[in-house]
This record gives sequence, C-alpha cells and structure tokens, in this order.
Amino acid sequence: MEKLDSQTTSRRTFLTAALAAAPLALIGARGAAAAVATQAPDTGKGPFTLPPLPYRFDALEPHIDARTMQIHHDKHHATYVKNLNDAAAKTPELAGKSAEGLIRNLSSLPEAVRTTVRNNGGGHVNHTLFWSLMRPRGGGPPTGQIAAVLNRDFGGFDAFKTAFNEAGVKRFGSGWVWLVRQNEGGKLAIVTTPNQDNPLMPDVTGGGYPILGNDVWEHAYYLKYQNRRADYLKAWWNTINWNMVNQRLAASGYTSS
Ligand code: MN3
Repeated sequence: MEKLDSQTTSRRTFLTAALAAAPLALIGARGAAAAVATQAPDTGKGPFTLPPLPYRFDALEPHIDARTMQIHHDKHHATYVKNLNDAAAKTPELAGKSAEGLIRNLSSLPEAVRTTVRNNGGGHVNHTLFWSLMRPRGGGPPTGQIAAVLNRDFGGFDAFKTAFNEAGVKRFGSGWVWLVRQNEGGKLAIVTTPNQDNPLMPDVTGGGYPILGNDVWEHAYYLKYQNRRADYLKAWWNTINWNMVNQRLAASGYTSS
C-alpha cells in the first residue's frame, strides 16, 4: 500500500507540474495532434519552398495513415527544403536555380556542396513528385496511354506491379523504386536508387526521366506497416493518380510506335 500511495503522490506532483508548465499536455490525444498540425513546417529562410500537400493528411487512408503523411510532409520533406535553403545561404552558386536544375547538374556545383544538394535537393524533388503521384480515391487499373504501354512493355499491369514491388523490396536500406524512361535507348525500365538519388542525376545507373516513383524509406511506412515493406508497396497502388502518371509519360518524350 505504501508503494501505491507513493506512486499516486508522484503522479499528482507530475500532473500539477505539467498543468503549470504546459496546459496543452492535458487536453488529450486529439487536441494534441491538432496542436501539432497547426505548426508551420520549418523550412528555414531562402528561395526553396515546401509545396503544400495537395490533399488532407488523412486523404490516403487506410493505405497510408494520416500521422505518417503529416510527419513525412511537414517534418521530413520540410527538412530537405530547410537544408537546401541553409546551403543556398552559404553558396552563391545555388542562387536562381530550381532544385531540379541543381540535381541535373551536380557536377557543375562546388564540390563542398555537392553531397548536400544531392541528398536534400534530391529529397525535395523526390517528395514533390511523390505527393503529386497520389490522390484521394486513386488507384484502380491504369487509364490512358500508360495502360497500353504497361501491357506492351511489361506484359500487363499485374506483371508490372509485381516487378516494381519486387524491385522496391530488394532495394537494401533507404531509397526509391522508379519507372523511368531511360536516357540510353529511350526505353521504359524499373530502376531503384539509394538514399534520395533521383533518376535525373546524371551518374545514376539506368537513369532517365522519372514517370512514377515510390519512397521505400522506413519513414514512409513504418508507423502503419512496421517492417512489412512488401505490404506497403502493395497497398500504395490504391493511391495512384493515373492522370499524373500519364502526364509524366507524355513529358518523358516516350513514344510507343
Ligand atoms: Mn520520404
């Protein structure tokens, strides 16, 4: 009994202290989550900006949970933008260039800033593209030109999905899985990249124009799927914005003749 009383006293002391110091701590989980959501993402000062998520955090439920989307966009993506802004403040060579322009021409940058731009410029470009490739009530069978192309070049949507998901599962550690129109030969291919590398970077093996890409970093799925990357990869197809995929297929210059 003495032990219980002691715990109760400690708890009261803690609550009193918490109430005095931070009333928000006592308003409950829903209120706390809302309080977090209203904080503007920290992107530092500079020319690079975080595009707003084009739908609500919970718009891709149940395939991708709201909490993952919030942290992924407001924290992870925001940090890539902030790091890029911090680099721009110290490196005049980054001024007036888009993130995509920077990652396409990494070798033209001072060596001291190349890795920072590779990782954070890559992170910014990759995530901006990633959000646009998904939509509420997305997924389903592919529509438009991409449907015909997947049939012809990959033996159909199901075979393509299987190959894409297998590549994503096999990417060791953190990285991305892509459908690209390759620079060499102009063919469509599934490739994976480590870290925040993007197929537009000139030294990426099998690189080219990214038409579709999925983030296989653990931060993209761990809260809901834990270690089950394969389950996340399968569920992700329910979020695809096929209109955007078709726009990127056209922009890649690929012709199916
Ligand atoms: Mn990510």
